[in-house]
Amino acid sequence: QYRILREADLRDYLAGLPAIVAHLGGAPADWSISEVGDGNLNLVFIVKGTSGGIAVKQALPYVRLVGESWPLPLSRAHYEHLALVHQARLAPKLVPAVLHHDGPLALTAMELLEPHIIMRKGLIGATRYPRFVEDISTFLARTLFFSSDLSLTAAEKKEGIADFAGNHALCKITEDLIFTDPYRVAEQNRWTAPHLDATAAAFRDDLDLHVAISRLKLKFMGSPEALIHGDLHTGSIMVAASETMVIDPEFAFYGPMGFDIGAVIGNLIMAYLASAGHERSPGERASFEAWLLETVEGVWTEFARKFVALWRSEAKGDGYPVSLFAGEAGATRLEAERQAYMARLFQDTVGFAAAKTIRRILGLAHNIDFEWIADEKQRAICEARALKLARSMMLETPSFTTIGAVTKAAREVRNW
Ligand code: SR1
Repeated sequence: QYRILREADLRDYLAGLPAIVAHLGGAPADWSISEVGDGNLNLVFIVKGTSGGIAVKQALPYVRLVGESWPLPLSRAHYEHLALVHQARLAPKLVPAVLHHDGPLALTAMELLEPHIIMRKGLIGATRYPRFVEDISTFLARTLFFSSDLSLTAAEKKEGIADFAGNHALCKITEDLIFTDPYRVAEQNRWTAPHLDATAAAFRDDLDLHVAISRLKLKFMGSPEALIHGDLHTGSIMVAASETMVIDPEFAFYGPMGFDIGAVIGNLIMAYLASAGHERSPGERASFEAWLLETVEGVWTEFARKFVALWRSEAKGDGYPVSLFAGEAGATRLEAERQAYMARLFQDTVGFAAAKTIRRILGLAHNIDFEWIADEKQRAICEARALKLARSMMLETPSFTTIGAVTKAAREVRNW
């Protein structure tokens, strides 16, 4: 029954859904419908009636960015829907409400987020989001903790892993585009040439880096720690002054927690290092960039605080059985173990943040933080700084023991 919907087809389809008709209001013929998708994979329609609006996302049977030569399973819409429902339960009001899902059409209708915009665009415009640290740290702490072995029984966890095991085509995109292609000759790689030609070649020849990225790849492939969003960059976050909403979890699967946290931190650091290439007054630039680094610090600090607090108060999972940590000595030892766990998670976060940065500069899918810097030489300067920082975060990960060490290194490379 799958068919790619055009605007007219969508109108007819939605007109047959009483709850959607009631939500939108007015006659279907009067609804405004426009396709606004600017992501790499899907169609996205905004539909507005007299009393409300919705966003409708339909998966295409291929990668939109590349075309029909790169087929992609429609089943990703199923996994995205599952993840949205799961996240809505664990992190209420931080993901859009699902109003309708149609498996065969690979289509999901969600509440329309207004006046939200894609966070990446807001950051390019030097807009600050005062709720962001609070909201994203809650989202990360709750979705990761409550899908982990610290919260679930072994059986529940394994059922969860099985529910998402079929989403391997989306994982394969990540495995190739993030963990492999930027470090080898790959047809689809691109970078700001000729300025970064030598750097791209050096990354392709750097065996230390190849070991480091391969260790991260192995962690991504073989560490089902929690149900992760899987693509948590600033293009997957919609923001308004008073609200933060995480969207597009079609890459969701049980993977390493640090991949999601690193995605947020890596993308904020890219926004920071791209800022030098965007039009701003000197005062605005300095204060916005300072806010970005405070935000990087806040994301990790608040995430870690909330995650550990959940572990102290809500640990019902089969990991760390309570019976093994009885008494005062057990409690003290378990608390030390929590800190050790967070230190390991921080190391993963640093490594994944670096991987997410390198892929956006040397791989297929770039981000507008850098792409919208019109002057290519200036763009290459910003990108080269980001690559330098990412390389050191990936190769010297153990030297980054605190989030302050990461922001200090970012500040130093900003003047390089
Ligand atoms: C071919 S898909 C390229 C990228 O778009 C998505 O947003 C993911 O980041 C993926 O790696």
